[in-house]
Amino acid sequence: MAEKQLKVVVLGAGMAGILAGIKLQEAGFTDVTLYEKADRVGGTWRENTYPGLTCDVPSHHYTYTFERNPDWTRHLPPGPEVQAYFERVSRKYGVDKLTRFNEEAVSANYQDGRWQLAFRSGLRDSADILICATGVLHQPQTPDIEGLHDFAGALFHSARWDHSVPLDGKRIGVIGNGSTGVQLVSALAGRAAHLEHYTRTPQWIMPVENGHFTEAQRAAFRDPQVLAEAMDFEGYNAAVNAYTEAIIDEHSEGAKNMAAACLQNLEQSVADPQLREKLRPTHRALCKRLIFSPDYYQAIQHPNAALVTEGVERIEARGIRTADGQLHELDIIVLATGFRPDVFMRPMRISGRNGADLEALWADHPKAYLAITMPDFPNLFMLNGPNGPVGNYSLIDIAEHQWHYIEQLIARLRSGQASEICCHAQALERFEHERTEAAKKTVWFTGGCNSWYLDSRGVPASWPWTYARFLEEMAAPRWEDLDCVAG
Ligand code: N01
Repeated sequence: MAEKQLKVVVLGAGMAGILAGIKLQEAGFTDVTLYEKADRVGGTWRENTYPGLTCDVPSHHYTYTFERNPDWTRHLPPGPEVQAYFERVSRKYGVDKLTRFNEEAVSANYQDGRWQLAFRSGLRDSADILICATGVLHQPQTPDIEGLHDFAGALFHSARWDHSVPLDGKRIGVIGNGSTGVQLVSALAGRAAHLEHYTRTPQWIMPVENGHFTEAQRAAFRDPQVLAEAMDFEGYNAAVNAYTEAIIDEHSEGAKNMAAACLQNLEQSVADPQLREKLRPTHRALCKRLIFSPDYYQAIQHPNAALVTEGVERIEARGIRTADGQLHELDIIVLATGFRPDVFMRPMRISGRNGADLEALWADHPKAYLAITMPDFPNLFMLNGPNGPVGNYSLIDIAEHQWHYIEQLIARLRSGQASEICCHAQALERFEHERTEAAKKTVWFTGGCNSWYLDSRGVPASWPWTYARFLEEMAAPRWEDLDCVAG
């Protein structure tokens, strides 16, 4: 049977969209367009430009498997280098040429076997296959703090950094101690005249080395063999597995070891007993995303830094009023308060066949079979969709495996064996039931904390099984779970 000429549209030119662009070209698709709402590729790495931005996946593991990068300067990749990497890869593989920038999709409707797309600019397009690579954490969460607009100084979210505001010698308040807030405090201590870190929930902080690669090392890494040896796949995979095990079984050896390493870090790094107690976590380790930091404890003990745990009562023109009545005068307030994790492609409106509507399907919480497909949304596939592996995984690795699954579906569409593919409603229902039950056994649920992993029902919205199970699921579709309309 001759291959069908199918048109593919990819929404989003971040890490996952670039991957789709590369893989589709490799597979010989000639009609591929990426649409990107911003003016550059890069997704989260384009949006986040805060001082200290670093990825906590080891540098050489934070790349596509087919495009390693010998040039990382640090053991953990600095944000600007990650952005530069994606820009370079996108140019190298011609993905930038397939991308229409400054085009935000507002709706996608499945009509007569095709996706009809509308964009904010008024542009319209259509596609046989729609790939949503719109990212996970991209809508900043603005906290519900009274007086947010009364502040007379500069106030912005960590993902909307205002680079026109000078930092040196200023009085800066950082609200939030997730990965972002911790990295920010480490970067700003010593630069600010006074730095205050406003936290509600002490974090588990794992010490990590973040050394520099020498020029000689970087030159040596050009040899793939040398790089592969340095990457120590065995050690890395063991660490990833231990982390996953610890999430699934909070009594596992790995969980105990990680908690012990974090506590030792606290005991050894923080001299003042009062400060140490304020920094001591009260929930179980790994309930929130573990923080990897080489220098936060040092930063918070800097003579110009202070930890404020009294609670933010409100923001006033001159600064932050804490629950004990004290006014903390500030020049700059940074909201490191995280993201809305349940947005995905939205606010885009998506309607499938038989009257299916994304808002209705996701009324409770976002869901998708294996994080990739949804019933009655044929030929729409997601990369890093709802409830897929997030945790401390490299999302690049996850997206590559998801692509491997998706390309098997696409191959059937292309060969004409099927004209429409999505999961059966019962398959999604069964998957959601099993996932929810398993998620309730994870430390994200039992660990006694609140976190962005929890959906509106309080159920962890992530992959609650092993990494091995994920690989197994992605290796080959269970066709019986998929609704394939004959071509
Ligand atoms: O956000 P978060 P993030 N008043 O949601 C606090 C990835 N990432 O941007 O814990 C006061 O984790 C909130 O307090 P509490 C990574 O996946 C990766 O830091 O709810 N405080 C919390 O401290 C990460 O997990 C890297 O008590 C308020 C913070 O804000 C994810 O992005 C680097 C508040 C939010 O923490 C999100 O991290 C950076 C309020 N009203 C980010 N509302 C890597 O290194 C919220 N908070 C790869």
